[in-house]
Amino acid sequence: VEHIPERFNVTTWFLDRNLDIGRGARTALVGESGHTTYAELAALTNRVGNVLRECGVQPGNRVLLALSDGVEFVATWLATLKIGAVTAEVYTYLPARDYTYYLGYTEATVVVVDEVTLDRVRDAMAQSSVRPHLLVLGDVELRPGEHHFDTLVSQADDVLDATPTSRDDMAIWKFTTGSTGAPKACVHPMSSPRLNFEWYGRGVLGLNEDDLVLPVPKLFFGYPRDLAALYPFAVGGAGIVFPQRTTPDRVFELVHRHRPTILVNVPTMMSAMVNHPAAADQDLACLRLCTSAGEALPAELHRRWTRTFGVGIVDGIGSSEAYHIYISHRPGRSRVGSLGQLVPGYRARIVDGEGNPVPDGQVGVLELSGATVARGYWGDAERTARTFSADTVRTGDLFSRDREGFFRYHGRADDLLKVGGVWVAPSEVEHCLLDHPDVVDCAVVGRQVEGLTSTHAYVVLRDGATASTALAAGLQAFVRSRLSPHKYPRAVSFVGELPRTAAGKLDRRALRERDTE
Ligand code: 3SK
Repeated sequence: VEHIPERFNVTTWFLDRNLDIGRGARTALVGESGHTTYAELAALTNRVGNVLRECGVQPGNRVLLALSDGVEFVATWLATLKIGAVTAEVYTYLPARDYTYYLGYTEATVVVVDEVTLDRVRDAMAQSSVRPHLLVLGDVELRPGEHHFDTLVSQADDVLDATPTSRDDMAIWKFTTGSTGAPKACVHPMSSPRLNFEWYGRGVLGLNEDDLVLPVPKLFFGYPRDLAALYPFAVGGAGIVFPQRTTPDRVFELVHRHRPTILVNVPTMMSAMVNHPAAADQDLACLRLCTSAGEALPAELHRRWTRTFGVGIVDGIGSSEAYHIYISHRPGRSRVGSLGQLVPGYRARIVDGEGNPVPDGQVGVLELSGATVARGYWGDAERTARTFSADTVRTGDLFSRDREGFFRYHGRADDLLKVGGVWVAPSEVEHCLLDHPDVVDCAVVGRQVEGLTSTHAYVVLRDGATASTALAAGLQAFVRSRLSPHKYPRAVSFVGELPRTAAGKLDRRALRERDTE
């Protein structure tokens, strides 16, 4: 952190600095309506910042974005930081009761919505005691007290003095759900994106001015947002933004239209892309790399992706608590089945139940340290004390590390199941099932049968494979033949798809609830 000046603002450094060094005419964003230059994005950001100030937003206040991806999303996010306020963004397809929760939790001064989210946010506001200003994007009829985003922004000045923020000021809230309980915000200061950009964005990915980044998940998720709509700006690169849901067809179409150099991906979409009937016809040669994060990438999927598309994967793991990715492969040097090595800048310990380091090769819980580790969970001192101490986060993730410093992921410590007195890691069984030629997706969860824990595999079959009791028995036998026999799933159900969170991660809680219904 010492390398960052005490006076530091994310927006002036990542965005405005480009204008001082002659990059104003370069493209910052590629969107629905064409290219937006750095100068245009900076001017729009300034206008939005002035509107937010007029709405009474003060340093430290929260601005809640319930907004589809687009240039306005990026400008609002950067404007919030430029005036020293705090960004908080949420998925756009939540039910109204979830927005009620976020309104109360953030106590937002301003909420920015669009046609997609407006009705549900209105319903949420009717149930909430929080009374934010509502800025509405798009051509919709407003109710009293609501404001048209475009009207206010077009009338606002395009010059804005940044609030003189410090590198330690609270700036970014990243929501995390955890395995139980309501979502909580990991609180990050101004310095976190700058440091992670240096360590991971520049250090590992080698982001440069020729990069054009296409995000698969939507920008409310910090992993794609920083990689497509923040880190490239530090080097004069650009990102692609689009409001629609991401499908394999859309990814292929955007790659062909814009020829990006980096695809920011998640394993579910990688699986959908390799299983697409036209996968073999796609020319993805413009991509210099494809990142994978969000959840573990099965080894077989990694191999199939590389065989099908010939694009190298840079697999990694990050978290909202750590700010972004902290263990990763290096481009061109991936080792299938491992998650790569520590991103320089971070420190890691793998510990046993007593907190003592385990020897290389043994599984323990990862404790990660570094200057981007969050200050804690907003409003949850108890969970903060359990999870953080100084610059260290107890991740709750099981890892082993080999002598060369390559980490292997073994699932969440709280997902471990004791079946018949022996520990079973669901992720190990899932990765084994995914090696079966008929399985394209699967999840293993614990279920209580007559008071005892048993394992239940939910399996999605490839097109053309038929669900049957014989295939279920075949899958159980397949696991028994490859892993210790006690690890085989005691029940197998075939499903059309698995429940996933908005960030594309497997929703184990939903599956567990399904099992107890
Ligand atoms: O996987 C995650 O949860 C994550 C969160 C923030 C930034 C990056 C990642 C991968």
